Amino acid sequence: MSGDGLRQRKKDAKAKKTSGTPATKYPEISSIKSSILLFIAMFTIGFLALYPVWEPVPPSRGVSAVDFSADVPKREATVEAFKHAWLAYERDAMGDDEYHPISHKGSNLSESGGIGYTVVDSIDTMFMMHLDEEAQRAREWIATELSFDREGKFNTFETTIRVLGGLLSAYHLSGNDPLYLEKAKDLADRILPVFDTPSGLPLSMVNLAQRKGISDVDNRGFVSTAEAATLQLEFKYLSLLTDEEIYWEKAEKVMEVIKGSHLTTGLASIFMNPEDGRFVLSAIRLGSRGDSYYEYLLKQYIQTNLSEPVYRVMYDDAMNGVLTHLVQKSQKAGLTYTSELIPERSMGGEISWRLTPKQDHLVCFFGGSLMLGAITTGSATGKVSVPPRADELTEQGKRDWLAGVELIETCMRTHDTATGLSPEIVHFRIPNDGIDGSGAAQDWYIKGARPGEFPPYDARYILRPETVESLFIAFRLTGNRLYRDYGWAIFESIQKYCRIESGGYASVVNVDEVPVRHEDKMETFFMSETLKYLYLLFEDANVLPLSQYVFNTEAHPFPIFHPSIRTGFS
Ligand code: DMJ
Repeated sequence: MSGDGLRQRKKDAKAKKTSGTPATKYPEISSIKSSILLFIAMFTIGFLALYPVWEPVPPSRGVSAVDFSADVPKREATVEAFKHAWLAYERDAMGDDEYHPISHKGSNLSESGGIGYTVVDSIDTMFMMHLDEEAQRAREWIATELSFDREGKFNTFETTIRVLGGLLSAYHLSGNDPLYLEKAKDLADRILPVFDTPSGLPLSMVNLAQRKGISDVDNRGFVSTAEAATLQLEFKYLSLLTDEEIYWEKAEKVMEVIKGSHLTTGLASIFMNPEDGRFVLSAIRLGSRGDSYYEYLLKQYIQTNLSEPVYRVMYDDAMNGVLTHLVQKSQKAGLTYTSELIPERSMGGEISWRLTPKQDHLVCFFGGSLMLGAITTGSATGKVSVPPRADELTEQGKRDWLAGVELIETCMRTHDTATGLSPEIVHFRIPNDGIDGSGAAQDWYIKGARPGEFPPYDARYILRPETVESLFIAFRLTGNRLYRDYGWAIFESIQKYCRIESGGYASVVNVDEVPVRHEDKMETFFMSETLKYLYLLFEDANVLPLSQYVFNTEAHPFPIFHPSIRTGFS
């Protein structure tokens, strides 16, 4: 395939660009500049005390000799688990978007029929696990049944990361089976109209049959930052494969808009306005609606083999903001965690930011991401050792590595529950938080959980992958067996509490309650991400090495490439 088209497009984009693109700052954000500055000062002082010592691995656990070969029995146990999930789905709901393993039923995202949400999301895991017969049947369904000519409101981001991402990695891992690329292109062409907004930020929903973007009325037409900024790996890889520039341009434009309106702290509020491309005054967090914005800054830099420095700048900036303003230490055990910043308006209209010690399980991707970033933008020497030595990393690299290691430890501590599973959301103790009783003794608690009452939303485990995703990355970057041990403990808990005897796996409604109560749903990311990352954690590290692959946010691996082009904006 040729990169010439892309190269020319980049030149054109540069020519079109007027110098000094005006900063598009959200007015309310600039009006609180002084609070932010005060905030920066306060947290910079606090931060200096956070990361004084270089310990490339958790110090109390030690490092075994680096051994990257497969742990075959454990790896095969994850394959057995995948088959238990897939075969039940295939038996009860083949082709349906979602699976309900207790009622043995499937359901679709729209009444007009499924879009391969589960089948497409799962097929690359089958390739990796060498489940050839299952993969062949999935392919057959895609060839004969899969249609994107579906009426309804489909989420732009979810459809892109799960279905477009799944098709693209299936294309690569199948040795370029044209079926997957053909389907990917059909889907992407139906999604493209979402970018036709005044700013270029995509609308949140799409009607695939009508090829029409739809505003998210529930959120006043605003688009979440993570969703807008987590389409880029997929559209850029498709652009490379098809040599069609439109996919690249649309995805890259979003990044240009975000860069143009970014906040002085390097942080990003969770909502943006697709009309004017500006941030809307809203929470700042690493959790829902914020998470993969930060993930894709780094991964876009990695995807094009470190050839687009603009993403390095944006990522480094963002990490300075996150490490300065959001990362905190818990009171008792000194656990590293991330807080959220919630904007509050006083009666007089003044804005201030309240630091809230709430961490979604979604944030647990961030430990591994920080470690990957540390050896990428934080490398002082180019290639680094496994694990990296202090002298191979810049000051920022060391800071991010240590924070990543510590954050993974914290995420593991949130698995200290009756089931060994981590809740959807935890809160950390802060002075004068009014917490007493059972939650008071430890650093974190599940808000609103009371014995004898129906558990709050925060208490559930919905088969999410983020902790094992970080464990996979941490193992690859350190060779420390501890991370395999952690992953195995989580896998055993999933086996014990989420596995449904008749087939499939289900969410649990309260991680702190045994025997568990199930919710009748197996999320597609269980087969796409959770079991895949567990499999790869125990697989030989030569398989899908991080030096050659970048995983999209749904764990679909794409090869890293060097397009020999410059970024169209800076
Ligand atoms: C996945 O669909 C993706 O990882 C996404 O970025 C957010 N989280 C879910 C799984 O938890």
